[in-house]
Amino acid sequence: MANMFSLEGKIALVTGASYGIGFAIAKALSEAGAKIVFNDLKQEFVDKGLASYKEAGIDATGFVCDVTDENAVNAMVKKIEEEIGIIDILVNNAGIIKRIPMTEMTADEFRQVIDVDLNAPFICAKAVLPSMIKKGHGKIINICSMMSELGRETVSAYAAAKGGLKMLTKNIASEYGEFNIQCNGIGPGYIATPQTAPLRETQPDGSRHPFDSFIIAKTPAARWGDPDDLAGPAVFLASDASNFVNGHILYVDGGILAYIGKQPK
Ligand code: NAP
Ligand code: GCO
Repeated sequence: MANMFSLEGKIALVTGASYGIGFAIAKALSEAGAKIVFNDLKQEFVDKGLASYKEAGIDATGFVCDVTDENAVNAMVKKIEEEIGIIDILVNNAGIIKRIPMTEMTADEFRQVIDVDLNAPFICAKAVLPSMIKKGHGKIINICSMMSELGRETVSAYAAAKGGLKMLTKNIASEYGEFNIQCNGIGPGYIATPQTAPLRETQPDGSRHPFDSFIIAKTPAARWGDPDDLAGPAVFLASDASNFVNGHILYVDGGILAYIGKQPK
């Protein structure tokens, strides 16, 4: 049974994985045996990421690459294939959010979120699929969100992107399942990372951020998720243990989607 979860001999590309959820997922894949390759927008962050991987005992390879730039992504994948090997596992993790009411959001701001959170996973998946097809297997894991299912104020672009990413996941699964390629999503709940730091800031009077209290009340686990809560689900979807799981979005949310929310006392 343990072998089903082994990633020995596999090469995993995790996008935007200098820190946060991407780093936690890459660390988990490495601990299961995978060789880790990651990218980030700036050399500074790639270097910081390499130092963090080294501190965790992981010999990762980092690239500066903007995932919205198709030429840059294709060049990065080509270099990985030439210097390291065919990518067996792609984790489309890189993402941004802009929390702006629609009436105040510019079309350009909307497009920027769609570009990183939806267009880029398409670009990255398109770049790795041909070699996966030739090799006769592959795993693509798209990092979706609660907002693949639910909306909330100020995140229209993000929800539209993550909803689209859910359907892109199902479509890749549909189109490439016959080549023994599985494409699934992970839908994290509310995870404590830099992306959600503004929602958890302690208030000037020392009280919890209202959104922090809101999420605690909406989560049966009554806590924010930790990036490491995604480790097991990521290894499962990256390994042979999930070879007949395809087009599925695995929500790792502490139960938010199942729960109406804590009733007032
Ligand atoms: P984060 O802390 O903001 O990290 C995002 C990473 O993506 C950063 O390393 C960032 O690089 C990189 N990135 C952004 N745009 C990029 C681009 N164009 N090209 C390459 N890299 C880029 O976010 P996170 O909380 O770890 O979230 C990671 C993923 O999980 C995202 O897709 C997010 O939507 C999703 N997610 C997060 C949560 C949560 O509660 N945190 C829940 C559900 C889903 P820079 O540092 O250079 O900007
Ligand atoms: C927000 C949060 C969420 C999380 C995540 C939840 O502003 O609502 O940032 O969007 O990032 O996507 O699953």
